[in-house]
Amino acid sequence: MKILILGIDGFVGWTLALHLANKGHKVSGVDNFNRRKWVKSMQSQSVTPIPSMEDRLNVFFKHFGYRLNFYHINVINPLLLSDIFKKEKPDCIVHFAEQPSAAYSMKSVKSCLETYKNNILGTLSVLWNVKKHCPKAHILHAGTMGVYSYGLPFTPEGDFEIEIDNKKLTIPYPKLGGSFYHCTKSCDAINLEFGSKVWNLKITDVHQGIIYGIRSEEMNDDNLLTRLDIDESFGTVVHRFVAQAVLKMPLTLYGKGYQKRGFIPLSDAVQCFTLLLENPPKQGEYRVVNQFENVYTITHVANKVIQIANEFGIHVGKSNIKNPRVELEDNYWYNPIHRELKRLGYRPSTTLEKEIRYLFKIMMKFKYRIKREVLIPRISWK
Ligand code: USQ
Repeated sequence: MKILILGIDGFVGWTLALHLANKGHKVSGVDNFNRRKWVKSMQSQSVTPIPSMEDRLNVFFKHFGYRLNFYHINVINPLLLSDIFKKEKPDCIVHFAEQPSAAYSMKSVKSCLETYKNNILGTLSVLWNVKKHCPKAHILHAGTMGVYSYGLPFTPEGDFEIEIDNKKLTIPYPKLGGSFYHCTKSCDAINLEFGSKVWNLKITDVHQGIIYGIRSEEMNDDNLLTRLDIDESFGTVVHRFVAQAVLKMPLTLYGKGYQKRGFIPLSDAVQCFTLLLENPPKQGEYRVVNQFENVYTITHVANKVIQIANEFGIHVGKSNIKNPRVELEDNYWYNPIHRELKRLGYRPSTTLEKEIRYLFKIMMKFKYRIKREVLIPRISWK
């Protein structure tokens, strides 16, 4: 298949590009390097050194035998995107070109507006261009499990059924984002569902849990590594805890630490995205999948990191600090449904322990790139 990845320079975008190329798909990509810029604005950097795109493309050529077509544009510009769609004629468009951080969207009015502009306009620009140039192409969009909020006792996979006056109705689950970032993904979901209905497009909206780890079959050369962020905006909790342990700092649990979230290792997330691309929905269908492997509390994750740190001779503790976010700290009933990916053949390939162990190896190797200051939260959601 011809697969165009929007946001190919990102954590998942790059990993997926390598995996799809390895499976024989023809990959092309778009990016405007916003992620590099945003992380820099947090006074941070990826723990893994990231080559320039030019160097990435050369290494890609060496490994996969063809030159990946790369376009340096912002997807919110519909005219520039139009030229690329006309030229590439993709079978699938993977839309990852969004601002991915809840904390960054809560940082300031500027970062919040930037998140809205980037995410909502970007998705609309993709929708209009698919309608115009390649209405048979499958759009795979990265949404978030956060659109369901984490505070309701029942979390379905997309719509759910209710019965009124003996009539069964299927209605969309209420969208209750946990941050302005999550609200943009809720708007995306509404726009994507509407676009698929009115223009008969096939769309998969992946309600994504927290992706962790940096291991994949294809990243067998340091020059092929994807980025690994640890700052309070772009680093997610597992990566931050391992980085803190490597620097022998207490792990920063926000509040009580009983927040539950759905988690999935990077290699499994890539396996799932590939399954979804290879098994598209029907024309006119808006398909929602919940993409995570397991639900853990933040305390469970911290305890695992501490236990594995011991194996490396590192002794650290944890510290329940004042929660900089506004969130439920003990959603013990959180148990979302995730059937669709298993039905398509997803089989977990690794464990939390294995991935944390590998993260330690990578973070210890590049320890000199971890800045202590970025591991302490400064953004207050209030
Ligand atoms: N947390 C800590 N200590 C830290 C960092 C985070 O206790 O040092 C806690 C947070 O308070 C939160 C949980 O860990 O309760 C997860 O935070 P996170 O920063 O790892 O992830 P989150 O903000 O939820 O966002 C991430 C991705 C986002 C994706 C989302 C899926 O950045 O792109 O959509 O996970 S989900 O969490 O299911 O909404």
